[in-house]
Amino acid sequence: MHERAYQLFEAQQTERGIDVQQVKEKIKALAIETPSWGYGDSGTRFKVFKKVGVPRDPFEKISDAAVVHRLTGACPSVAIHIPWDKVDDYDKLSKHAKELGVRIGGVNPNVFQEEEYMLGSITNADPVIRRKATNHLLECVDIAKAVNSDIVSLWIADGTNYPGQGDIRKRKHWLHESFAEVYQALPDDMRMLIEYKFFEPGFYHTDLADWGMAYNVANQLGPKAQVLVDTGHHPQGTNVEHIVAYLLDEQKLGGFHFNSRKYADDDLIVGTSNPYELFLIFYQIIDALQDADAGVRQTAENIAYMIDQSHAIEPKIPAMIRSILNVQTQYAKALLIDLNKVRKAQEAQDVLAAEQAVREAFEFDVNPLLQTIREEMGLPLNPMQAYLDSSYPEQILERGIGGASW
Ligand code: LRH
Ligand code: MN
Ligand code: MN
Repeated sequence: MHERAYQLFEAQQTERGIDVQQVKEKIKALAIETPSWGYGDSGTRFKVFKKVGVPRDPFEKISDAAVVHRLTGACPSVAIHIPWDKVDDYDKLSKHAKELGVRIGGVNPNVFQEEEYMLGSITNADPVIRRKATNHLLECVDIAKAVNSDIVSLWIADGTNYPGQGDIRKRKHWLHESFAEVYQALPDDMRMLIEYKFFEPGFYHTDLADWGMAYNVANQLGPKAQVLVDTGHHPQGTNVEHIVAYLLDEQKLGGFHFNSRKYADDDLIVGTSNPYELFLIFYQIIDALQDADAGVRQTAENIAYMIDQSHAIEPKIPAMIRSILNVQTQYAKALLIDLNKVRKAQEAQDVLAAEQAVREAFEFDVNPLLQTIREEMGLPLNPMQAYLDSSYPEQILERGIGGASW
């Protein structure tokens, strides 16, 4: 059935002037990193629901991530979060990953879970606490070196709850000072990605509240510092794809944390509430890949795509597979946009034709395409079903309840 559907799809797209072979190659090359913390128990501030079969340590988290990669062929690396994934021997963790066909990707320092950080980490008014927090960031650069990763991904939970609680300008200076120290410690081939979030856990002000602040500090630091866009970290109604286009043009877009959100930083399965947003984000990226400026093209080529989800109620591994498939689907659809047609409509200032040229790509069924690609890559046609039919869901039950959680 899917073969016939694919033949029809290919004929239809070829007629539209789309190079299907090139589309296939691009989809095969899309790598999406999954987060170690997305495999552990997680929840909301109201409750963490404990599940049977959840990984008990970083090694088991990587084993689960490797299963997702084996079935989807799309997630060759796993992000780690320190100290959630602290181990004595990072070489051993790396080797474990390698043996299972994956590698360790972004290293995420965690400066939000220790008592001292209640009133801030690198922006704390107490210099001793600031030192401790910066040392942890530097330790993460070392861990990244040890696991052969080229990304340190920084999200700082600092903020205040009440007007007057903190000196906003001083805190800005402390943040810049700390990041400058981290920047100095980066090897030539390592990037630091700066993630922003407009609220939570600080509810009055957040020290790195939006892309503009992240961009400003990244710009002051230099080319190895870039911005990370977590799709769940914006106020309602924000045009995320506009931010993406702007940062691409400034050559400052470093990576994504993909998740789906409805009201806040909900960390839900990617592409469930807002698949069109994901599609439009990819439209901006694919368009930038054809930019006249080589720097912009290079920025678009080097984006680190990562999932950042930690759902409360879903089984972890199938939820991650769902996210990966959803990202692939929207990427595939975006690759079907006839960019020449869009540009012609823009030149003619034909508003409706331009909107139609973008949207018509979203409306195609790309399942036959994705299934054909999987077949060519020796992957299961339906990775979700293949997981459910495998022995892995039963195998992990022996881990029992009470695995790793944040
Ligand atoms: C903060 C965040 C950040 C953290 C992760 C656990 O909301 O998105 O990326 O490191 O969640
Ligand atoms: Mn994030
Ligand atoms: Mn988040």
